[in-house]
Amino acid sequence: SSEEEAAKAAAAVADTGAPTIFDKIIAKEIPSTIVYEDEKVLAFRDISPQAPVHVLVIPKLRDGLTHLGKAEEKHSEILGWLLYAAKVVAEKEGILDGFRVVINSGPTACQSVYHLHLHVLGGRQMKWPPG
Ligand code: IU
Repeated sequence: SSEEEAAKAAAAVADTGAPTIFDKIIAKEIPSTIVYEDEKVLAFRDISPQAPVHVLVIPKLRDGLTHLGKAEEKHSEILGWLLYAAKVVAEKEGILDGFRVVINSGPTACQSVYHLHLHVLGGRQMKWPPG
């Protein structure tokens, strides 16, 4: 369909592998409110929060992971580390009783920044299905 063609075209444009704003956040050239950091990942508050708690967890080294659709077996360790970091963030933020982890992968899923990131959302009643 023409919608599918448009999504494919948008994906080709978006997923160029060019540096993103997250590189500047990692380098601390752009300020962010950091919630958690270790040698492999950085977690900071989303600039446009969609819930009382909205934190992004990202790998410091993108290593080709512009989006989850680019994951290879070699990425399994960092992928697991990111998911565990999401739990640590939820614990620090006091939302372990209920939180959501979202990865938008690709234009059809409304991904806007092409550096893999997990959204950790909570602090309110979540709805299902997501939009
Ligand atoms: P998405 O899954 O690619 O759509 O999520 C990107 C998120 O990055 C989105 O929620 C933005 O509000 C957020 N963000 C940010 O926190 N700081 C920025 O400078 C930019 C985007 I650009």
